[in-house]
Amino acid sequence: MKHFTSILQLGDLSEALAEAAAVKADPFADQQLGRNKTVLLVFFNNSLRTRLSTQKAALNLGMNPIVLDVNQGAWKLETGRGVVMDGDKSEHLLEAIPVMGSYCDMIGVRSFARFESKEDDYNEVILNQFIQYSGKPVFSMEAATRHPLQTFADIITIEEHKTKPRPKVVMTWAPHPKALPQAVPNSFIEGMSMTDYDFVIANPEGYDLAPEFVGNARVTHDQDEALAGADFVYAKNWASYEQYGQVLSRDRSWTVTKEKMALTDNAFFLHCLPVRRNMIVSDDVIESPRSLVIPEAANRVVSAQTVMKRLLERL
Ligand code: AN0
Ligand code: CP
Repeated sequence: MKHFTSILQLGDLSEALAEAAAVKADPFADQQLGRNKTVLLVFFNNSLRTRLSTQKAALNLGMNPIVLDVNQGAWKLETGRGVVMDGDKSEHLLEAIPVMGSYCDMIGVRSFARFESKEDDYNEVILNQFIQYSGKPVFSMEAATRHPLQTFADIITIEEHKTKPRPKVVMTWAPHPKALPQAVPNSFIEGMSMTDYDFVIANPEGYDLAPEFVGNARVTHDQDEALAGADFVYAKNWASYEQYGQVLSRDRSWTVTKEKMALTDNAFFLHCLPVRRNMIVSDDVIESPRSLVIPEAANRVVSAQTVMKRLLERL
């Protein structure tokens, strides 16, 4: 694994989960591995969990993390090639990336879908330029189409809490006032394809995800039917893929409430956070003892540490 941009790159999932469990049991075991190594974390978008958990993971590995918020204090970056730079952007990504690469041993990048062009987003134009021009191993901290560090933490959390060998996991769309990327749900589907869970996606019409991600996964437009007998409910909003980047519905009958959870088999509730209460999920569900959102977020350290450990081992 030279770069980490998709959960599929973990290869054998049970091996990756065993490695993650070892990292969690003894977080400081690899302090020497990262000695004198620097990881640069580049954020084009906001973050709480990824920003903190990845730095904590780096420190656990003995590495030095440095963080750049591109939109706060750096020069405004042009990303299009051939543009006459006579506007407000002072620097081009094509210089910025190799410069950043020269200051570190590996780079994490957060670069959300911009919803300006489906093609650019689904071709991961920003992330791929980091891979092409930085000269360093690159890992995604949520790019345009995937959020693999989140998915890995999600699977670790499900594995820690499942009581059946093959739990029913439902990923349900839920309403949100603004357009959100498809990275988290796309990536979760990829992750589920590595398991033998009974996996179902529930979303309203118009919200079917990209066919290349959905693959053979089961999709229903009936949320109640999906929730019946569920062991884990994974809620997430995303903007329409078909009408790219559009918010077609804010239908709060899709909010995950106590009544919805009553349809499940006493399911656990998961969400990657940040979450808008009483849009995505009701207060009582997120506060209930079946809500795993906090342990799920805590597992982001384990996920990032396991991935950066693998990247360090290949340096
Ligand atoms: C982002 C998203 O939905 O992709 C990040 C989630 C980890 N969420 C928001 O922008 C609110
Ligand atoms: N779940 C997640 O990635 O959260 P942040 O956007 O706060 O990093």
